[in-house]
Amino acid sequence: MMRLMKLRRHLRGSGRVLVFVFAASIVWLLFDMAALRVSIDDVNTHILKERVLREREMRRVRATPNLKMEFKHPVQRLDPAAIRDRERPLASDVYREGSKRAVLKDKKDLKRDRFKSVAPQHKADVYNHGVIAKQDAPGKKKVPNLDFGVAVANASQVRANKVVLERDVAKESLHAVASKEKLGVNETIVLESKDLLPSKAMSHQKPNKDPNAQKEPLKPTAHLHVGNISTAVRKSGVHKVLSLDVTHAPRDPNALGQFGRGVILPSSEDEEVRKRWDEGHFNVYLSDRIPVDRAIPDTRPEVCSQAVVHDDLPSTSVIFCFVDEVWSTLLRSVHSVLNRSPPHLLKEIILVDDFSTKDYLKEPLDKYMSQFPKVRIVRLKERQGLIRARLAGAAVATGEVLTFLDSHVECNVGWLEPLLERIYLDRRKVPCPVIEVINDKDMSYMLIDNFQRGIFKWPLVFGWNALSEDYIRKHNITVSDPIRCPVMAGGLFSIDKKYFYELGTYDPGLDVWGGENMEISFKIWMCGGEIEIIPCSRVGHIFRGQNPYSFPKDRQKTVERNLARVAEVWLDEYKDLFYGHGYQHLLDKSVTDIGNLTEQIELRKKLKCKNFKWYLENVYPELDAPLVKAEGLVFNQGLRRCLAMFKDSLSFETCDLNKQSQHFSYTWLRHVRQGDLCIAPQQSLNSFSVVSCDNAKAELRWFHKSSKSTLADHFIAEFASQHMCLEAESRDDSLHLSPCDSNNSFQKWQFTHYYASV
Ligand code: UD2
Ligand code: MN
Repeated sequence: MMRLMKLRRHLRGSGRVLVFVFAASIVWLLFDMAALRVSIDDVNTHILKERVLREREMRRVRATPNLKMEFKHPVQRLDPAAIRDRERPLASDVYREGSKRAVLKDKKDLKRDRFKSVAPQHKADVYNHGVIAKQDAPGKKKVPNLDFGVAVANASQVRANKVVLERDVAKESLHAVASKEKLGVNETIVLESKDLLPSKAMSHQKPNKDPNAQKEPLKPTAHLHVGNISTAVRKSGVHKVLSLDVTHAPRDPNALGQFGRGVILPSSEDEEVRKRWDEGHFNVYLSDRIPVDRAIPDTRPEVCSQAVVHDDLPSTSVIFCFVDEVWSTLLRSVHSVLNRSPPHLLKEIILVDDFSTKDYLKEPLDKYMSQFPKVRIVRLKERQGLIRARLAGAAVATGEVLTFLDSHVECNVGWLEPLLERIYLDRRKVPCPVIEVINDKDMSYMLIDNFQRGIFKWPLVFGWNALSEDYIRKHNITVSDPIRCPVMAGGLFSIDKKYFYELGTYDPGLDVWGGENMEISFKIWMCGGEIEIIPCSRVGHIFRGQNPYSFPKDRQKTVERNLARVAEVWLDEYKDLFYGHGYQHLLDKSVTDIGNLTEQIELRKKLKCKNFKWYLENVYPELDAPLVKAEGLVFNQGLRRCLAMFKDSLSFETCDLNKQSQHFSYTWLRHVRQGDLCIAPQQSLNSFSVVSCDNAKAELRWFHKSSKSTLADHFIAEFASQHMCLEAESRDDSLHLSPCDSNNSFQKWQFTHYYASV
């Protein structure tokens, strides 16, 4: 009996153990299942990513026959092959698209570059980063082109996906409303014009490096390599660049546009797309359906994720200026910064509202942003334009570095540290990320070929230009090396805040939009700084065919006026090239008031900036910039003798290159001049006179070699009502004006040298 009791007690004891073991196994099993789910999710995400890339590759292959192979733009479709190519430093494949045409072999090759519209009267086709958009006739309403060409996602898949609500956005909005009071961190600052001027206290400290250091070899200092710290006095450790990306494993991998893939909406939605197009001049309807925190592919060259940067990089204030920006793109821009920037380096995000008219950009934006303590909103009381709006942002920024971004961008993984590293190495460097393309129709994220730099063509038209293979080899440039740029595109760059103020910021007299990228670029280079594109930093941007907001004054006039200010302050004697390329009319001050330039000219003197000739020789030697169109002796075909000037009278002599009296030039403003004297047509007397040159006077101008017309060799009086030409008189060596005659050899003139065929 006793024995039986003992056995039962024993069994009861071990029963407890058994129960414990049983319970533990169940808990273990649950953990296991959870882990399995997580890893399945991971695998699913991964598989989906791969599938997207594979699909893209297949579409690319399918689309290839339709691609015009002679179209050498730098945009690549994202496909595994393309990403692989980028990993090979200097692989010849990198140029498979652009090597033959985009290479800058000589000055004439500039023709092959891509230029963006600043002076629409000069270009019918506008090349925005290689994506061609037709320039619309003024006033013509742009109808979106819904032909997606080589596009993208699988339509049936997309259609199925359409039911997926942007729950994240909706949830976040609700959360935002609820949390505004709780957090109470978001502030709204209202600024007036007087607040926009650069703070006097900060201006004009001397840069801390010898300006002669400009002569440094063109091969950039090894990017992100430790050592070679030209101005760093701080001692700091280094770490591998942080590849932070909160969106790495997106919550909804099937959402539209996820992983940066493009979307084709069913044709039944064309009307909706069309209706909303003008709100942003891109596919606004589609953008609103794509998560505001979508993932995009890491398009950096492979080496970038292994690069090291310093531990104590400066912090930055990111400044977004906007006027009537589309809600979803503004939010996506902000989220991309929040999600992909190391928090300790992101001091704040400043949204400068340039007097937007849309209601959703008022209270709803305040509410939404109140959930992010780092986001501040600055409201301007009147429309200032992007230049003064940026200055308003800079004025309240507290970070050591200012980072300006357009309000329709997506910052890619690891975008920030490489920019800050350059400034850490030398505070006078102004780094820009590679600007990639977010397709305006299908919203796909498209990567850009490497080795592109920002340049300009006359009359100060910005464009992209691929470095030549020779140049890359000669300077041993690898895919991740910074690329020195004669000018920046304008929208995306970082700059040391103090340095920005030392440079006098932007010219605050520039209005609304346009030309400020030229101004800041010339200022940076000529006053001791450098502009670089950093291939390890990549930011997507929606290039639009048209500005989606209104201009307070005429758009064309605003841009022209801005450019004329830049030309007057920075171009020295080369400003004639600017005016001579279609902007002569700006010289008439009674028609165009470009405003007061005294402060800008003073600033240039105070900063002891170099001249434009230095800039051309050292920064942009490839630019064709002859100071005159033609010069030398002026030979008359009929007389077979040359024009000569004595005091202020003209005669003919046997041609003699050694005689200064026979040297004339034909200028960009179409003057025939010797020294300060110009030959001027006198239409009423059918004669000419010799007068003091005056650029503003249109009546001193002659057409010569200006077209392929039969009168190309003639001097045609520009202001005569009928074609009147300068003619040598065979009887008495005199000159007069007579009706143009293409066969009359006494009306045909030839300069010794021609430098331009315009
Ligand atoms: C490019 C630049 C842009 C600027 C411009 C020339 C890039 C990617 N973009 O044109 O930054 O340098 O050339 O000036 O390099 N905005 C205002 N107020 C205005 C007008 C514009 O806040 O009165 C904002 C606008 O909402 C946008 C930014 O300024 O966020 C740039 O304007 P844009 O996107 O129309 O210029 P974009 O990209 O055509
Ligand atoms: Mn833009």
